[in-house]
Amino acid sequence: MIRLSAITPSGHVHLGNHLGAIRRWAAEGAPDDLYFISDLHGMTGAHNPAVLRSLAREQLAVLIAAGVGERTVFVQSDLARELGALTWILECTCSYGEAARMIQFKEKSKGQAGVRLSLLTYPALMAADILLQGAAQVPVGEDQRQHVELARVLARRFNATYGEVFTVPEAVLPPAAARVRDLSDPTRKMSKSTRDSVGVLFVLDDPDALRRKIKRAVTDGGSEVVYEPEARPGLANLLDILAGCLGGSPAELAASFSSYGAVKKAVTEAVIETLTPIRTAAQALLADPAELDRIRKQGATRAAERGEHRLASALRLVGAG
Ligand code: AQP
Repeated sequence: MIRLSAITPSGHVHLGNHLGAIRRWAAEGAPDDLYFISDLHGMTGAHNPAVLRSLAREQLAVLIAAGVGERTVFVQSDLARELGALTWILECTCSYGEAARMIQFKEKSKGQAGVRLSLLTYPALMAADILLQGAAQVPVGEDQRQHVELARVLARRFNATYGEVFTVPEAVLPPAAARVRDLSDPTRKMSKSTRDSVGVLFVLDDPDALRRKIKRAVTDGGSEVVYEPEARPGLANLLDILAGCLGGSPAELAASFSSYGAVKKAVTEAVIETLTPIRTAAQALLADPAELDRIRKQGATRAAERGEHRLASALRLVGAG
């Protein structure tokens, strides 16, 4: 059974991406699982081509450095031709109303001038990502659930209208992991695309930068160290990060500290210890473009081969070619 997950190169990979997703991909990845860098999805709003290209490469290096199996990883745009063709078939299987109903589209397009058409149609690309690979399970958070439901509807509709080609996918909830919050504004989650990066711990930050950011992290009034996410979100976030890096429960960890300063010191050490091996390995890969290209090409070939027969059948059944 194939499970498919992705990360979008909308910014540099951060500790939240690592603790919330990448680490699990590395630890649990079954040989059939697939992980991809969804760079085509990074184009639904204004984007800088050179930055997108470099971020996609960086994310590939980070995933491999973090231990995600190189045989399971690929970059989405390496399959642009296959995905482009399948997206079109799926757009021809989807109604305008179904696409316009997507909550993400409504939220992201609200009040925006010059909304790209791709913001409306990207769920069809996402459906193509899933259906091309024959993925049975798609671990997604609440915000992407509706898109997987659409992929399910489109797979069923296509199969019933033209002939059985696609596995009907299912959205599954990934195992719960604490949401890492922005260090300078713990009411927000840590995000790749946050403009001001002082509160974002990037996987490729060097130890000095990590130290500086954690030192400046907002903590809340009071001096007692207790885990109270509602009343003290800043401190709770630091304890969540510590628990994410070391294991254990944040509430229990809180009891072992008598000052905020001691918490920050422990978080700094734990984050540096967690991220340093990944940063070092990712930098080595980025410094060896031939090796990174080899991994990338291998992933692309495997992913394209896996989907080839489905695309060919779908094209034939819709009467194209
Ligand atoms: N702060 C977070 N804490 C825990 N997990 C997180 N993830 C993202 N932020 C946190 C998980 O990382 C995976 C890849 O993320 P994505 O590329 O699908 O985009 P996202 O969820 O929208 O992540 P970002 O970093 O916040 O990017 P932007 O700024 O573009 O929105 C997912 O599994 C996600 O849950």
